[in-house]
Amino acid sequence: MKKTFLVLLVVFVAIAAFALFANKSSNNNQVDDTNQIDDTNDSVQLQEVNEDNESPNDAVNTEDIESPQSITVTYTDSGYSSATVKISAGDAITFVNDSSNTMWTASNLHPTHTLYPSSDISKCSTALAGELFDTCKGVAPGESWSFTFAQKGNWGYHNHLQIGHGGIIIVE
Ligand SMILES: [Cu+2]
Repeated sequence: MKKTFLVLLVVFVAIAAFALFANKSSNNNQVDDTNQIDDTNDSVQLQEVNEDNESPNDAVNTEDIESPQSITVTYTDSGYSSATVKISAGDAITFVNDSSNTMWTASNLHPTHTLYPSSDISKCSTALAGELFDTCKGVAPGESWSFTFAQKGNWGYHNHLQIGHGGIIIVE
């Protein structure tokens, strides 16, 4: 009887010892889990910081990327339409000659065409001709001419061959 009790006691102690050990290693696992959670939080915070850093750049890029527009102004026998156009710096205007006459679109003021920066009818015969707000020649009916406005301002223009026809390109 005493022997049976001893065996039971040994078994009980063994179970208790095993349970204690199992609990201890379980605690170790929990500690490990906590570390893993901390690691996860760190990486999430890093990602958030990176996103925060990118956000202002995205906003700046959006303004920079705002793609240049190409706006058409149609010239008919009654003049330019729309005669006054508001655009952003870097946008291009294509002047389409839908009239029955030759169109020579150029910066004001007639006859020197010097209102738009660097423009000057006297430069039409030079290598700078392509950079002037000045077709520097007659554009036949059915043809067109494009100019990109880099300079901000209100740029009056006219048809050099029909000075009563003109308008304003507002570059903002
Ligand atoms: Cu003129």
